[in-house]
Amino acid sequence: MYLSRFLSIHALWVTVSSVMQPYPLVWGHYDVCKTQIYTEEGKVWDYMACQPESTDMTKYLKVKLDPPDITCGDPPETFCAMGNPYMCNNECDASTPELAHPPELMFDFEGRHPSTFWQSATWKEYPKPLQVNITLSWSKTIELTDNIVITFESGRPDQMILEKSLDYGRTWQPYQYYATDCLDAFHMDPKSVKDLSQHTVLEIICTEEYSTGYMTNSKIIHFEIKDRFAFFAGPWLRNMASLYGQLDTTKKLRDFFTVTDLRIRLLRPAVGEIFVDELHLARYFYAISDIKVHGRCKCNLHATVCVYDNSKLTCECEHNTTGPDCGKCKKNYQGRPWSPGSYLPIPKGTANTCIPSISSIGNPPKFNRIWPNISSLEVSNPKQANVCDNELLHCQNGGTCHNNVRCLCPAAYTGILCEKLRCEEAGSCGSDSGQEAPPRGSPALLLLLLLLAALLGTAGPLEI
Ligand SMILES: [Ca+2]
Repeated sequence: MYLSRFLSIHALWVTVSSVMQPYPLVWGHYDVCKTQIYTEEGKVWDYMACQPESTDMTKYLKVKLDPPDITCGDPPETFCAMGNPYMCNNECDASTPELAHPPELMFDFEGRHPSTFWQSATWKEYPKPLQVNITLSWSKTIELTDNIVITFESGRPDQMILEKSLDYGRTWQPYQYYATDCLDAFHMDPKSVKDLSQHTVLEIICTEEYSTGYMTNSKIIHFEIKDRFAFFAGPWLRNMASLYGQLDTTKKLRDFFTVTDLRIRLLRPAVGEIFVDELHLARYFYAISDIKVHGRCKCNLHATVCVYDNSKLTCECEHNTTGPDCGKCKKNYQGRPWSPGSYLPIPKGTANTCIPSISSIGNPPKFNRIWPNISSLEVSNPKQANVCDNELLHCQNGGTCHNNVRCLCPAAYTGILCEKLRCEEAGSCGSDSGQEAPPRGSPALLLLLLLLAALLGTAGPLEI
């Protein structure tokens, strides 16, 4: 089925506004990638950093359970109500829609009571552990913008680990440990996110806040994204400029909120007492009615639209970038190394547009006309390719390299690398000028050197 959905515009404040005060407008929305403006030179594009709207990402995930046959109801079985171990006449039957509890019921739109939920088989094989991995995959890097919230219909597990992957499930890192007793379960001291600070925000903690013994009536487990944002943006997330500034400059922080997959590892079901009641093992199981994951496609601030097509999310890249995350420059736009957009300065950020490749601009004789045009392309990236340096791109005929951006030539010479006699350009070089023309490098060689320098200065992936 061809399904195309557009996740468009708006910024982080839209997502969090439901629980927050009205926000100052100086944040910048990052909802437009470019706009046409009028200058002395006529109509030109003005480029800005931009990102897709934050949205409910559960619409775009694939869920996988391990073991695959862990869902209850095949064969049908009865289970007890969690609050009453003697009321064991509830039935799970995978072949009867009204009695089935398949995984998709963790992500359905409910607004109904009782809740719809996924349920595991019961712990009938005790003392063998009852463990389930629930993997959520997007096949795309996404940036989390709000708390992950998991609602249990069974008791909240005694032991659970939330994990993340940044490489499509090849490797996993823990995000947070959850236990009734952290020391016993994971040899970790219990902590709350509120114990962290700006300096320890990336610490992986074990929390007892969401376990059976703690607020027994609550069904919910959080992974606290907003509390972590608040270390930078303040308790009401009012100072988003500060958060954006940190995200811009600290890759580790940005990566912390970025995932391709999440994995919920259920390690031990809620027991509710110290000992497992072996006579009533049908009391123990996992049941989850809802999982909330809010985020946006990671497009490196080069797109506002992320398309869901053929079960796949893809950024619609602007700024002459390409790739699923706009992570490289388009062919023929590699005039300087690729760079992500920047949130700064607030509110429009910096687009860090990819600019045309040297080889695609034209022939060397046109350089004098063309280089100024390149520099007028609103580029402010310090990683811009060198025009000259002390390694490969030497200024010739006694010229000196100024800040790697131009050669300061002796009076008689001109050209990008002072390779050309000024009189030659003026057409007045003659035998009576008393000046002998020095040997010159061919224009093709110069072009090659410039291209080579651009490549050597490249930090990001390039497509040649
Ligand atoms: Ca549900």
